[in-house]
Amino acid sequence: MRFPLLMVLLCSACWDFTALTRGGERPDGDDRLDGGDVDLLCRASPLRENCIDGIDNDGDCLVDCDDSECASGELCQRIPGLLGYGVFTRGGPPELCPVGTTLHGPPSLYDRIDDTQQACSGCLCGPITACVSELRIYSNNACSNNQLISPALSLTSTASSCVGLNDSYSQAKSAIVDPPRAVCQPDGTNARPNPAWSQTARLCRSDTASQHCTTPACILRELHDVRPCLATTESTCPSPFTVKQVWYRTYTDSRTCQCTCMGGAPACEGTVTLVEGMNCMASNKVGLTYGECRSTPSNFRPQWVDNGIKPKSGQSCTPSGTAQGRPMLSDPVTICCLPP
Ligand SMILES: [Ca+2]
Ligand SMILES: [Ca+2]
Repeated sequence: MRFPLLMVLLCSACWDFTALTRGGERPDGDDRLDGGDVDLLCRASPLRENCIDGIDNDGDCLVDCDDSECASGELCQRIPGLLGYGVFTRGGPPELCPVGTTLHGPPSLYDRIDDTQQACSGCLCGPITACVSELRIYSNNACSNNQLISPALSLTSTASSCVGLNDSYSQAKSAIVDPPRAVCQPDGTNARPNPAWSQTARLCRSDTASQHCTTPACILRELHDVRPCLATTESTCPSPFTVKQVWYRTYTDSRTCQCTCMGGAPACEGTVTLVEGMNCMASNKVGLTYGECRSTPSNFRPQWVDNGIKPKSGQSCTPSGTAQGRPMLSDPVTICCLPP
């Protein structure tokens, strides 16, 4: 009869009652007690089980979601589509988490594309091939558009420098010629710009928190000292992570990029003159100033345009380009946060 009593005394000494009743983990990772242990050590209690504190509150040796009080509740249900959890951290480089935390969940979350940045890169211009302008002749002396003798005349440095005018232009009272602009062939490849994101974000989990949570209770327990959020592929948020927002993991980009080349007046030179007479060599002339309305003398009947516009040597065009269309956000992720 002495042997069983000795065993009970020895056993009492080896159990860590504090650890059991406070839900301390066993070395094998199973924080539940065996059925026999429960019979011996655990008791019914008027206390309720707190499902997220990691300890056995009611003394039945079952901790949190292992306790039948919690097991069927929302906090203990597996979160569908769970991608990660942590503190939702906005701004900065896409995957950068603060010291002491680790990226957990999708890297590179984006909220929207900054559509103010559509400038194409990589556009180039070939050499100047021509200079062009437009000459408009009017039947009043103030270059009033409703008195324009149509059509307006396109001038280009590649055409014959002396252009005949038909009789309709003999009514001319004034004329204006636009500052010439250089024409270059656009060139360049891969000119489409990368989309600019207006904001990046990520979930950063404390290095000391478990990375294996699958339930709200586990996330609340592991991130009890911060405002926890989670990422899911589902469109709905699990309770109590009810503050919802949608971010995106990537985009599709079918924009096209049209490069253009502009050459201002400095890239061109030469004069434009209206001439009355047998040909452009005639002496009855009215020289025009770029961009200024010039009235012609009375009785002046222009019959020719002496077009002296030509490219200036050593000049080049300025490339530019704007992407057409918009990249489309895709691969949405629902971010669910605990209310603040
Ligand atoms: Ca508990
Ligand atoms: Ca319990």
